[in-house]
Amino acid sequence: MVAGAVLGVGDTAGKLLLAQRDRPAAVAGLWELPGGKVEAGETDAQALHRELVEELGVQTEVGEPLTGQVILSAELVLVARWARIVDGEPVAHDHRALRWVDATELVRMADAGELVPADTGWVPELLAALTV
Ligand code: 523
Repeated sequence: MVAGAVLGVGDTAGKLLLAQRDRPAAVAGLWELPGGKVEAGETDAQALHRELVEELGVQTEVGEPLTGQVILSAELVLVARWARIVDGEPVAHDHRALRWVDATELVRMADAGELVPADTGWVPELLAALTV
């Protein structure tokens, strides 16, 4: 699994794109870094680019990985990479909603338990990128 830490540019500079899960019930309503499964023959970066086209309808430039990985299950490991939108406006094709959040709002959401558990370990690194 690969998730995208999509940082805004222009109007959304200083913000991070979060997506609200619609399923499964255990995490529906919680917010995540959008992404999905890496398919056979794909690199993490290629998979993230494809998933962000499918889920958000945007073209992105995928960058470096964030630090660390999360073991989701025996078969699934989650990593995250930085990304920037280079074409298109994000639309929630697979999610309940999308929102751009600044550092203050990200901290509030993390403290309130509004993020999917697997993504919370990246909050310090995300905050560092949002507050430079
Ligand atoms: N996570 C997660 N954080 C995160 C993502 C993108 C996914 O914790 N940022 C977890 C949630 C699910 C598992 O990864 O337990 C699969 O995510 P999903 O459903 O977004 O992956 P898909 O869409 O590739 O899976 P299929 O619906 O099976 O195609």
